[in-house]
Amino acid sequence: MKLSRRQLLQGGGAALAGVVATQASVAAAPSPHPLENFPDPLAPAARKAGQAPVTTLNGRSLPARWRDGAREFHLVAEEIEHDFAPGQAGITRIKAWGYNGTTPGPTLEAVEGERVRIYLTNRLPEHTSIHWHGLLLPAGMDGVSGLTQPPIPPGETWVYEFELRNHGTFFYHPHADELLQVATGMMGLFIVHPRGGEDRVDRDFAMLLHNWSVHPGTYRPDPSVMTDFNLWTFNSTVFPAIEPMLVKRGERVRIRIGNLSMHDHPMHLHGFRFYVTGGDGGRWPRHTWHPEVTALVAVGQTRDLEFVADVNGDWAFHCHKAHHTMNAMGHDIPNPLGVKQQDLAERIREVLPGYMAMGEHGMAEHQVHTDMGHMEGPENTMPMMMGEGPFGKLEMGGMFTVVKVRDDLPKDGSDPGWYQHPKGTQVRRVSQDPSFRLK
Ligand SMILES: [Cu+2]
Repeated sequence: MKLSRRQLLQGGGAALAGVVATQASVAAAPSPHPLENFPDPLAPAARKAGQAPVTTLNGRSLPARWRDGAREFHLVAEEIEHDFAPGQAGITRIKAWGYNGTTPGPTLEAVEGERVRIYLTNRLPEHTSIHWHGLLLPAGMDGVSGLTQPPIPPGETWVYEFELRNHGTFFYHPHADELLQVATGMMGLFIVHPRGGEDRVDRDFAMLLHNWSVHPGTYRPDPSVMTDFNLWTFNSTVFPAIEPMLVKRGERVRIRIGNLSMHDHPMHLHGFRFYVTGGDGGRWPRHTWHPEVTALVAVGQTRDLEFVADVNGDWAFHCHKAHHTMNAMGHDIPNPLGVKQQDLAERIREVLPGYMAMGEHGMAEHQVHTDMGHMEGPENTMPMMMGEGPFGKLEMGGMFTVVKVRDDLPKDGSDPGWYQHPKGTQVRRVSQDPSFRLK
């Protein structure tokens, strides 16, 4: 079936109505934007290149069409409703800006050597543009508003078109009112597969790191915050709503990470040594690879981590800055560690409505209290620590998820549940006497 340009745009109108409709129904996986509903006559780029398809955690790749010698995409920049933790209690919902109904926007996948044509329809209340970070292209396609093109006014559709000269993990974002537009969620991954299927992996996961400042009781990210953000996300989602990465034992895995936040993130994987095999400059020469368990992904960088998942288990994958594996924290509260608190928090809340106490004996109390409903936070904020594991509360949030490695995975791609540890392979209690072996 062939759609005319006009039909496509009319589809875009229905699309927007669709987005509004889905906002009413709570928290499923991102529903496809109607612009993505047209039949895709193209083999997905990954298959064409002999590669595994990219799994964008909590996201999806944008279907493309082949027309007039180019792989054609259509992005719609628009205001959306966004939930940082779909399906979780204590959600934080905001008005974000994104593409095709989500933040981040859909992942674009293409093959090195192809020509791409990308329509951008601006349904924002202000002008915008798109910069293609890391792609080698003509200057006039680079998307820097005021420098390489005029800004794209609200209501207009412009088209970018260029050949893909390099492969690797790249991303796209506005280069017009960039501070505000990125702070409110405008970004997406752009993955260019190499020709000929070299360096194939079995699982190819992808995520964009981001930070947000959503003041409790408000519904729009604050773009003026420079360092003290309160939400840390993989693909605009916090733990425990971030999808786990499901892997069969023995498979070769790639995790592609792009950082569009304002902080560097040391990304740490438990259980395996990985090699950093590439960045936004493309694939690295093999002699530069070396084993790591933590890779710093600096602001504005991408990094590809690759490893063979040869040991079963539930393996944590997270940013190693401890504040980044927490959800909204009050950073301006006094430290009450070791202070008898009793009814102190309630009494302080009488004069300071947003007040949330840290624990008297440590912060782990926090998840217990919020789960019991004893520590109701202010409007539109979420508990600092969330997540229930097979052995209790995970006391995590933000940039945290799990790589689940199993001999077998459910055929339908569903979560296999928690790992069952073989007998004799797990830590165990030996005493309940605090003076054990110390007398
Ligand atoms: Cu971090």
